Amino acid sequence: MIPELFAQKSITQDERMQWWRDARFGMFIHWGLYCIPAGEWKGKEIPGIGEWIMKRALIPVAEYRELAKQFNPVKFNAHDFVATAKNAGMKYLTITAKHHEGFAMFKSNASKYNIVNATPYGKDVIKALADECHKQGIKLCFYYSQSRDWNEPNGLDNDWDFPAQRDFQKYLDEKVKPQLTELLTNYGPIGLIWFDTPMTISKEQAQSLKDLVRKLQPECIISGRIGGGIEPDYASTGDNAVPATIIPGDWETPATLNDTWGYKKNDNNWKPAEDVTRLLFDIASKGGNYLLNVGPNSEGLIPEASVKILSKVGDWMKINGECIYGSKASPFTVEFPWGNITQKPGKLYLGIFDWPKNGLEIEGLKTKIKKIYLLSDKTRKAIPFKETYDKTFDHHRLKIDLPSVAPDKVLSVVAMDVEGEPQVEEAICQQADGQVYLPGVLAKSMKGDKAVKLNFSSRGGGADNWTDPSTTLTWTFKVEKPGVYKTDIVTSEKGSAESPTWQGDHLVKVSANGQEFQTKIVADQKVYNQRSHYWSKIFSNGGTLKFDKPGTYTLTLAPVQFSQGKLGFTFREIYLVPAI
Ligand code: FHN
Repeated sequence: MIPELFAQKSITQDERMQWWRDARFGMFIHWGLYCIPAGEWKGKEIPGIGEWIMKRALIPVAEYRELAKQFNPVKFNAHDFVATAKNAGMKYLTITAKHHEGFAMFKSNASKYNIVNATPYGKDVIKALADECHKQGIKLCFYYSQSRDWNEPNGLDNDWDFPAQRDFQKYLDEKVKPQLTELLTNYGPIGLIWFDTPMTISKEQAQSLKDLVRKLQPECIISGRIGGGIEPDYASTGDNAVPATIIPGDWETPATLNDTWGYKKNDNNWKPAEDVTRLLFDIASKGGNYLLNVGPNSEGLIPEASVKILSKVGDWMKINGECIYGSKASPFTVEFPWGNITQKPGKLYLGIFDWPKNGLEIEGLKTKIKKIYLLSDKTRKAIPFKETYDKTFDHHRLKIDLPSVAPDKVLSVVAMDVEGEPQVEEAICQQADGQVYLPGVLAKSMKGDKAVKLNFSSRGGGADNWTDPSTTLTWTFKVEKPGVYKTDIVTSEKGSAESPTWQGDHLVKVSANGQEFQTKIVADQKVYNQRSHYWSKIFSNGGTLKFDKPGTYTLTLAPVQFSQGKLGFTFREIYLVPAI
């Protein structure tokens, strides 16, 4: 196929993004020569993610290249790869065409260090996958490491083989652009190019890559990590990072199924299918896509454990896919302790992780409900509910009489037919169990009399940039049930998935309703956060506060002194819990 054939139409950004927005769920495939050592070099286990073994073990290029001579993934079956993705409910597949090791998994005239020319296998796996993807209706997408290339003297980041001086532009011109051209001309329509680790790429260089992709396939999406300050088509979160709140615009979480991307024989730390299913729903509820990784081995097989997890997620998707595909973020800005919400025109879907024993109450939903039913119920039997409005409190409450047993232990979906676009109250209201939930993202953040912005989209959903102790947070909220409340101040772990870190000992002041107390942030309780997996929530019990009559109150959280350290105050939320 010649490039010009793809280059004829001009399309709008919404048109370009439509299939991707509808898809919500894709498969990431990290496959390269690193699957041969599989985490071990010369009899020694090398810590860290598998595809980084060349750098972590400082393997000389000459030795690493020898791996190509052993690469013979005879059990590879393109049909099975694509069918595994399809069966899981995934709509696109993004495979590492070239990762940082520099080896191309496709036939390339730009570099003979590729699967066809340098291995006994001698076949183009990308071509086989392209044919299958087109046949099975899955969008084919390519990961391409545009800056890091440990095999090339002019690529970035191999400082153990090559001198510091390099001609990166030459590398871009002689390898990256020719290979991108091959990828965008030899395999039919490509859904997206997933650039990664741009490092020091300049604005002009990144722009020239974007221009090339646009020229060859204007419909092809450019992922978040092109670098150089160039606008991508969507944002990529950090690896495995799930924000604590809705993020406007198009975004995606790339995530692992165990603790590595490339195959590692000793990594069996598989995430349960339950967690993966809940993460998929939670990410969709916050407006994002979930790109979930598998790392095939040197025989050409996706590990059985991965296939099993994906097939369980697929079983759930076959029944509940309607609440994921083409869905939009929840009308509420924040997640709920019981689960989360997605929406489509005229519909709301409640994804319930923890099935309540005595029905579910949703606070602050103003929209008129027409019918409620379980998405898994083919008969769509109506579930009784009651919507009430308290005039003095200007508060809407929806009580749903759910059946006593959860239809699905992993994640049950309650569908609601609603009238018009869902509207929610702006004020924070007390939940049915009496708790008041004050997430950082709903607070007003101020430095003196100036509004400032704290970022709550870090890996564990804690504030990413609260290092200035003169920044304060204030919430306005309604209390219906007067009484004494305990405060739990919740922070998050942060840092790499391999070794999450946390910093406490900050001294903070909480004031509300004419009362105030100072408290030190300590780790009273560490709670697994199923929404971010690697980064736990840390609960620090503060003092008590009394709200003596029903009404609207404000609460301010002000740092008194931050402890020394780089992480800052990774604040997430405050819970006011009725003291009994
Ligand atoms: O360095 C890579 C890593 O190997 C892997 O490909 C991930 C996937 O998002 N991206 C980089 C690290 O963020």
